[in-house]
Amino acid sequence: MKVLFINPNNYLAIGITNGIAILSTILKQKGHEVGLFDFTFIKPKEYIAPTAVNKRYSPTPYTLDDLVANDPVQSIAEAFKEKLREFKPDLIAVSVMTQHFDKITDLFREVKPPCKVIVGGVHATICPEDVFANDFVDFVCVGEGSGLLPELCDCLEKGLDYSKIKNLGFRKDGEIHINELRPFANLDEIPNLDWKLFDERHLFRPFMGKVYKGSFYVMSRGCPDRCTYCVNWSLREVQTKCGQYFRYQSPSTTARQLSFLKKECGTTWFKFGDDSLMLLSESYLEELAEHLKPLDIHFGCSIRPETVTKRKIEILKSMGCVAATIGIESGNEEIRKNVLNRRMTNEQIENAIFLLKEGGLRVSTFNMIGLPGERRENVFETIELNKKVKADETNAYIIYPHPHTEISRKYNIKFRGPDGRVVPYSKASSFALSQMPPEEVEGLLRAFNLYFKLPKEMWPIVKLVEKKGETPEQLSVALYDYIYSINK
Ligand code: B12
Ligand code: SF4
Repeated sequence: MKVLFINPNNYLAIGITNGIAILSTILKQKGHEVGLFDFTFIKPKEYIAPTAVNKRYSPTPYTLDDLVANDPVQSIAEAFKEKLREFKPDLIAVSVMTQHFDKITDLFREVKPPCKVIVGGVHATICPEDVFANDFVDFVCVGEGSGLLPELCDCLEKGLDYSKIKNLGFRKDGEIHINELRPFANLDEIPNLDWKLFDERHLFRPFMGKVYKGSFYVMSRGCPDRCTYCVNWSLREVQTKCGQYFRYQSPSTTARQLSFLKKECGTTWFKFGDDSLMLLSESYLEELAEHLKPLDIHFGCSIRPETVTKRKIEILKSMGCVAATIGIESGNEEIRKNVLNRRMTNEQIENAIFLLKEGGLRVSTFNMIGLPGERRENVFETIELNKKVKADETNAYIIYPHPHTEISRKYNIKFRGPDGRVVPYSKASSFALSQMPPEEVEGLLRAFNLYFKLPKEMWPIVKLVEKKGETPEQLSVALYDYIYSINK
């Protein structure tokens, strides 16, 4: 079978989609031919390369924009037609997150798929009915695809009955059937990842002024926690009968996979996508360190504040950890606990970041604004907490209630707007969950990092950046220039 994967990503939103990378190896091992149609490097005509270097980060010898400077402008539909002519797939296999699914419906409206289509990934798992609402979809994969996809290819190739394949959703006599799910795959039996299927520019990895090669790696699946805004909530619900929801690989498997990627693709900088490496026991981390030390790699990872200990930091550092991200989400303990179901105290966050920084790691934080019930002063509590802990970098987002999360259920939120399209992240303020008007939330998002970086005496100037328009934007650039000049 010739299987064409589609990665309907945003332009230049780099990072290997490991779901596809795993499935590609599995199919190749079974003798199938695999291709990839990836939106990430299809330059849209409306793309304007940023004129000023993003002053938030240390400048690097070259940027991602340099790497795409000579790419031709293309329409996705034309590029897809070209791919179909050249590859002639027998099956199209789409991997989607919720935000990206409309890109597929738009494309397939313009270019009719010439063969059967299967859709998998997070969105297909939590919203199969939304995916099946489109005639072009023949099959849906609910949950893991590593067992399903080779079985489906086998059946399609030999004309056999596919109606009993576990995890498969399909149409029969106008009705949709979703089969029962199989147990979770053994993470130690997952084959090496096919990163070579992807454009090498996905591996562009700037860090502290240098450019490395690397991307995301996930050694665990699931999460033991239940934050109200997180999709893990719904993923767990769908897969309750599949086994232990939070599961992880043995250290030797992680080392084997990373060693393979280093040899195969020259990657030396990895970002662990797992929610918290420090959830794992000291003895597990020690074993992992023994396996990773010989690889001589650098990596960044996400860390839960409650799990940080001095000893764990030492172990992580010994195996190459240089950066950590911590989810603060809200500086207000009540909101964090009662709205988000994150039970750590501000003191735990402060201690954790202090220890991480003392241990020599670069710490960036994740923060959300526009939270249910949130007021302007609460956003400033979040900014103040970031200041207090002296985070090296902050990332702030407006909360987006993904389908079937606890928050979206509680507030009865529809992820498709009145026009029938998925509400984009850029319109997240329109869910209007906080006590502030949406424009104020958007303004605070624009100014969040400047409030964090600049002293309070300058906040009246920063407030001007909250307004929309060309002048506030120019002011924002000037303020970043100023920050850069004093930190040089
Ligand atoms: C690593 C990661 C990233 C990485 C890499 C993303 C990527 N494209 O893989 C980065 C940091 C880039 C990233 C970014 C984002 N992410 Co992210 N990410 C993850 C994370 C932690 C792990 C994903 C992963 O690699 N899992 C391991 C692989 C092997 O599993 P998998 O992808 O599920 O694939 C399996 C099955 O789904 C299935 N499958 C997948 N595709 C297909 C296709 C077919 C045809 C078939 C048959 C089966 C199949 O088979 C695979 C093997 O079993 C997940 C958390 C999670 N629980 O999934 C969030 C998650 C997927 N991310 C999420 C979000 C929201 C984002 C962002 C939009 C965040 C933001 N605001 O910017 C961005 C968007 C990125 C973009 N490209 O535009 C949400 C998605 C929610 C949703 N409803 O869509 C998740 C679920 C996080 C969460 N808990 O809320 N992310
Ligand atoms: S937000 Fe992080 S800690 Fe909370 S449930 Fe999701 S993955 Fe787990």
